[in-house]
Amino acid sequence: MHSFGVLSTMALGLALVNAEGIKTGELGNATAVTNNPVGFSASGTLPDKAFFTAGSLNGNVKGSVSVMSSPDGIGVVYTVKFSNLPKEGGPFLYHIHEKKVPGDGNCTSTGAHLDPTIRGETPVCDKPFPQTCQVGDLSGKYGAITSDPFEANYTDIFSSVTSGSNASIPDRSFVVHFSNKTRISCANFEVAASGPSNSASAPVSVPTSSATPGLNNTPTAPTSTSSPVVTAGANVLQGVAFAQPAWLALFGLFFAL
Ligand SMILES: *[C@@H]1O[C@H](CO)[C@@H](O)[C@H](O)[C@H]1NC(C)=O
Ligand SMILES: *[C@@H]1O[C@H](CO)[C@@H](O)[C@H](O)[C@H]1NC(C)=O
Ligand SMILES: *[C@@H]1O[C@H](CO)[C@@H](O)[C@H](O)[C@H]1NC(C)=O
Ligand SMILES: *[C@@H]1O[C@H](CO)[C@@H](O)[C@H](O)[C@H]1NC(C)=O
Ligand SMILES: *[C@@H]1O[C@H](CO)[C@@H](O)[C@H](O)[C@H]1NC(C)=O
Ligand SMILES: [Cu+2]
Repeated sequence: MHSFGVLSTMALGLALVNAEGIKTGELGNATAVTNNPVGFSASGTLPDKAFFTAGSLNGNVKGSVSVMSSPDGIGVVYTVKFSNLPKEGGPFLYHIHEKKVPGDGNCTSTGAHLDPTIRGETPVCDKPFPQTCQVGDLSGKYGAITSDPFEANYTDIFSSVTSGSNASIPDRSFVVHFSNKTRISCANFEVAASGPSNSASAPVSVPTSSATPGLNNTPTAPTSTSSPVVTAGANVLQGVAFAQPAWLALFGLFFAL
C-alpha cells in the first residue's frame, strides 16, 4: 500500500518535469493545430475604462490583439498592439484567458490562462520550448510588453480559430497585467471574417458578420445614392454568392467520399 503511494507520486513527478527539468503539461505538450480554416479573423480591443487603475494610468491602456488563420492553416497569426501603459509596474504581461469577459467588464471573471494541457503557470514558460508552455501564455512564449508603444507580430502554431476547440482563441478573451500579475484590463474577441472555407455555417455567418465593425469588405455601391436598404440587399446577395462555392465544394467532397 505504502510503496504503491510512493511509486505513483514518483510517476506523477516524472511526468511533469522531464530529465532536462522542463515542465510539461499533465496532458503532455501542446500540439500544432493544422486545420484552421483559411480566411478567418477576429480581434479584441481594450475598453476605454480600466479594470484596475494604478496611479499613473491615464484612462486605460490602449490596445488590441488580432488573430488570423495562417495561410497554410497551421496555427494563428497574431498582431498585437499596446500603448498608453502605466509608467510603473512593467514589464507588462498579456495572455489568452479561458473565459469571456462578462457584461460587467470584470477581468477576474475571465479565469486562468488558456491551458488545455494543464501545465499551470509556474515555473514560468521556457521560451525555447513553446510546446511546453500554456497555450494562452503569449507574453511567456513571445515576450512581455517592454516598450510604449509596443507592437508584435508572430505565428503561434498551437492556437486554433475553431469555436469549441480546446485551443480556440476566438471563444476566449485576453488580459493585460502588471508584472505582479494584477489585471489591468481585458477584452473579448469578436469574429471579423469567418472565411470562405468554413463549414456549413458560412452562408449564415458571412452576411451577418459583414455588419461587424472592423470587417474590411464593405460592398462598393453601384451609385453613391443607393439607399441603406439596397446596400443591405446587395450585401446579402454578395454573401450568398460568396458562400456558394463553399457549398459546392462541400457537396463535391461528400460525392467523392
Ligand atoms: C515536451 O517537449 C519537451 C521539449 O521538447 C520535451 O523535452 C519533453 O520530453 C516533451 N514531453 C512530452 C510528454 O512529450
Ligand atoms: C501590482 O503592481 C501595481 C503597479 O505597481 C500596483 O498598483 C498594485 O498594487 C500591485 N498589486 C499587488 C497585488 O501587489
Ligand atoms: C470581480 O469578480 C470577482 C469574482 O469573480 C469578485 O470577487 C470581485 O469583487 C469583482 N470585482 C468587481 C470590481 O466587481
Ligand atoms: C485538443 O484537441 C485536439 C483536436 O481535437 C486533440 O488532438 C488534442 O489532443 C487535444 N488536446 C488536449 C490537451 O486535450
Ligand atoms: C505587424 O504587421 C503589420 C501588418 O499586419 C505591420 O503594419 C507592422 O509594421 C508589423 N509590425 C511589426 C513590429 O512587425
Ligand atoms: Cu493573464
